[in-house]
Amino acid sequence: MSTLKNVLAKKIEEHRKRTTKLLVESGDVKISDVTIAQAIGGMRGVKGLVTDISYLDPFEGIRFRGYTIQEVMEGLPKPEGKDYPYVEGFFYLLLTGDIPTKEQAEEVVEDMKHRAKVPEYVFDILRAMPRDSHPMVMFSAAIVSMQRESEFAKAYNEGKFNKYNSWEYMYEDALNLMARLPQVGAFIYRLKYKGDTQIDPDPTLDLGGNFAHMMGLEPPYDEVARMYFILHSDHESGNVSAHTTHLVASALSDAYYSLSAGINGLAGPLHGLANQEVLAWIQQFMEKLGGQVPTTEQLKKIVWDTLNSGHVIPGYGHAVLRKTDPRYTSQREYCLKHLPDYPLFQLVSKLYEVVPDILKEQGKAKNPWPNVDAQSGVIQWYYGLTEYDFYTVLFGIGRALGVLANITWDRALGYPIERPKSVTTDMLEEYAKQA
Ligand code: AMX
Repeated sequence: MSTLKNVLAKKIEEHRKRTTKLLVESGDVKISDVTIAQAIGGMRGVKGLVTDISYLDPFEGIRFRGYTIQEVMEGLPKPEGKDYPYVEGFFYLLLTGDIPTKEQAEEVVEDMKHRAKVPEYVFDILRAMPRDSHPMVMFSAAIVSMQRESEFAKAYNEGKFNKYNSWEYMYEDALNLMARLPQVGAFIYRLKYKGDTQIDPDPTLDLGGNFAHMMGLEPPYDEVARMYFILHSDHESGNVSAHTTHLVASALSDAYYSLSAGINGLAGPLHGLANQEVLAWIQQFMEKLGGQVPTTEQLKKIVWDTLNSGHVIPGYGHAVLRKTDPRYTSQREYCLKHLPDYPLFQLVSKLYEVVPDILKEQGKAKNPWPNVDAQSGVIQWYYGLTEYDFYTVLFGIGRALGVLANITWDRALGYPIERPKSVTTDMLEEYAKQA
């Protein structure tokens, strides 16, 4: 058994006792009430999910297994001569809660290399799809097409499966999938935008390095890939992609079905698609201005015009966060170090100066500050990845790390099928009368 699986098995055994104790001794303790506004309004603030992979404080932002972004970037082992950590070592952290040693991280790197072969039929399926299919459609279809590889589904069908060992099959699927997603993503990119000129994986490289290589992007894009996948990995379990993956997995659907469903949710303009929308919006108004970088006054007018025409400002606002997203800040720091004079970065920085005050003045958005998506496209564009409808696939590869860790733990702790109760509008009106 690998070190990761061994450590994880021990953690699971310890954790099961905590969950059982809570259920047996304190199962009736209330942690949340639900108002009519919350029932109608997307369950905002209703505490009804459990995850230990990450926690999102409204003011501090995300912590992965208790570690801030900065602590993760500084504390995790890195490939020789690189500034950003191994994605594989970060996956070890998400799964176990422990920062791995360099040897432990590199063991996962090797393990994932052995799992990385994408079945040929996936490429056939992708090539058979219309070339103008959205890359997220291709990505989701590729993932679900690999369902026949599922160890979890196989074990279930063969009756090998029980409440205690089912996590091991989910774990195998999670690692296999995670190892293959970079090549699936890069294949879609080169199929759609580079005339189907594919670049074979390089077995000497780690996940981030190999992704950059298969995309055909030179270093330091490998660093961008590592940073990007880690930053986008997890944001608690109530966001659409994480919650969908968890919900589908709760029916004992395997990781392929579950992740594909989560990816479909990520493809929504209010969720992961926002990073493509930021760039599309910027390009649109730059075109109108004949390529001129707008002045602050012009920018204010553009933001107001966007709002007055009934659109949201992409990359701003958040359902939980109430300050600038530290994932935005982390990417901004990268830009300040590597591309401070890049006009697109300066424009995005100018938006940061203008948008929050306007959103505050408009008074609708509960959070006027930028989220992760406001900054992501700039870095991609700078390194030559200008096909912005591909950006959500990058988000999806990163997001897979978090949701696959989550569903492995879901099985380890035996979480049941998810099934909240509905009420009718008549019933709400009755509750309102009685209040
Ligand atoms: N621009 C304009 N209006 C906004 C806004 C924005 N960026 N963010 C929120 N609002 C509006 C909402 O549309 C809503 O208006 P309504 O009452 O007329 O329906 C009102 O403010 C209250 O919304 P909220 O409670 O502040 O936000 P929410 O929890 O309902 O939605 C989110 C959160 C992210 C969907 C929303 O802020 C938004 O649409 N932002 C722009 C899209 C975006 O950047 N999405 C990426 C989020 C991060 C991610 O998942 N990748």
